[in-house]
Amino acid sequence: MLYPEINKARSIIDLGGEWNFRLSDENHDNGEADRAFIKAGTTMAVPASYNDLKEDPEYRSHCGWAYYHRVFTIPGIFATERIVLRFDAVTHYAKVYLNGTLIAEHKGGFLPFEIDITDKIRCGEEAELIVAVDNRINHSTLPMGNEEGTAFFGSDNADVPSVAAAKKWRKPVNLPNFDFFNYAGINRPVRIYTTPRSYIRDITITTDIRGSDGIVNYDTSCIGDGDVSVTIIDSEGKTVAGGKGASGKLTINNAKLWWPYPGDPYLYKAEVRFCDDLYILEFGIRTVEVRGIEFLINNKPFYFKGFGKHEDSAIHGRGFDFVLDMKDISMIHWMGANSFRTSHYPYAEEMYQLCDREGIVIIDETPAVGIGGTSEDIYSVGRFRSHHEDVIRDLIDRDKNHPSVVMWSMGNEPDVVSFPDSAYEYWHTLYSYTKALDPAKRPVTFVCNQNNYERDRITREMDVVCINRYYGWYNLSGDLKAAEYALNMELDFWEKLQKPVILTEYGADTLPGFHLSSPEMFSEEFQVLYYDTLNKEFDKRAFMIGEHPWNFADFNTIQGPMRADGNRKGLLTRDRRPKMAAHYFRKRWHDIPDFGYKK
Ligand code: E8X
Repeated sequence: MLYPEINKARSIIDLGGEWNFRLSDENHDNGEADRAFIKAGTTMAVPASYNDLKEDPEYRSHCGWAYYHRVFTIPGIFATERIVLRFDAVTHYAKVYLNGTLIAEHKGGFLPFEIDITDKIRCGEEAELIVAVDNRINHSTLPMGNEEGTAFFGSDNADVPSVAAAKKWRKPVNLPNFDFFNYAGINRPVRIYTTPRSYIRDITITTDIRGSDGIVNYDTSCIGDGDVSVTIIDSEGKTVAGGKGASGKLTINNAKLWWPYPGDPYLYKAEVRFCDDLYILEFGIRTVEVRGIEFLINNKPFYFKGFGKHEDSAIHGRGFDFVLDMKDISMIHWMGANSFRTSHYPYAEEMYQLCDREGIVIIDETPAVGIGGTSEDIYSVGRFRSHHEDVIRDLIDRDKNHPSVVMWSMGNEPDVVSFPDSAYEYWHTLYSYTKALDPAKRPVTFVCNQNNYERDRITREMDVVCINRYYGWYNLSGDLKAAEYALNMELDFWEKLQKPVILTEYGADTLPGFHLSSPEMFSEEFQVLYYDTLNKEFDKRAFMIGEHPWNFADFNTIQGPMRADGNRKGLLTRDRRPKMAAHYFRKRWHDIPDFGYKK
């Protein structure tokens, strides 16, 4: 799906700003829009998560539908155009009503959907838009919610009569089986964009390198009768290649490649023309390949230095925040990092565009987090398979052209050990599905939690083994000598496989300003010692091709006995100030080359 752009053939109307808003009550619990009910509500910012924007605790704990309403008029001059209404992300389920008619439903809170409203609207006349949003999570949604009344943190199942009896006083709440706050609402921009009536529907670009030449394979999908032409322009505005036809192969002589920063993340532009339509797509020429124990970018072995991240900040919640994205990229450069994983859901497209331009490498993750948490086999009781396939398809469709994206992560920390046969069948077939969909055939993985790695048959089959490990924190808590031993014992296991391994999470909750002379958990000294102890061990192993501390910054999550003001494993505070460990990594990473580190 193409990102909306303004050029001489296309325009954009931004529907961000103030909308009318109301949380649903019992009479409005099925998503049916009721104009009078909503109008009697309050104001709300779009885009944003609604949870932290009002002081009534209902907003934070809400479980169910919420309604957004606004009126708008499309200028009469657009009457000859094709008109599309695009939502970049509505979390998690949306029903869209235009002038009282239901025009779309969409499941999944982190990917865009759009509706062609050309025949549903009159330019120059006022139109009314209502968006009903459901934030409920369960065994059919991704991320997954618990259905059994078990909380992610703490236990309500204790054999204590008074606790059991008190359950009837609990109001319905979301029970995330994951560790980030269930921020909801219209989290990303809402836009109307126009194209000519005959238009370019999609463009796919894959690239290759032949000697000093860059190969550009393009494929277009256009609606209407006409001819396609493609012109490739370099960063100085010079035409370097061109062709005609809906698809083709172009050669750029002496091509400049896309390299991660501090290399040159060089971008070309493909100007695609069809009838009166024009779309200008930026792309980079680079290759990605897993060979033996190496991860090659442009045929050179790359070392991943970076983070698991979140889209999370005070007040905005998970609402799109370009200013924050800008700051995060700057802090990534400051620490000498070169990559991150979009844990645990696809991020806003603007972040990928920034990474293309700023040379940051992305492991692109679906929202499949929390698959498990039941005593029964989740792969047979859950109802999420077809939705999982949908989000993988839509993720690849959205992000396939970004040079920054080098690998797909199908999900994070699913239970693959309790029910080995059904888990194997599930992930094995999903791997093939994902691989088949990507025109660039990027490596595919999923990220495994701390488990019995000997019984886990699936993680080892991924193109890159991605493991989250908490030796010294959740296990062997506070005992770094024992943690070092346990880590090495596990790494001996992985070494035999001769596959590349990335430590996609490891970390320790740390309170900024809490200092101890004798490092114990939660102190800044402990966080540094924890990382230094473990880093020294996998520095010795050639197959360890990356380290992603958890997390880039402190982030908000569900309240519970293990979380004081969120998850505090950030190297940065939630407002992006460095803890001691950020300075530690800054020094370490500036000394580690992006390429050829383990040679
Ligand atoms: C944590 C992280 C969590 O925030 C992330 O979303 C997934 C978790 C650790 C798994 N990985 O809790 O900080 C803990 C496994 C316990 C053995």
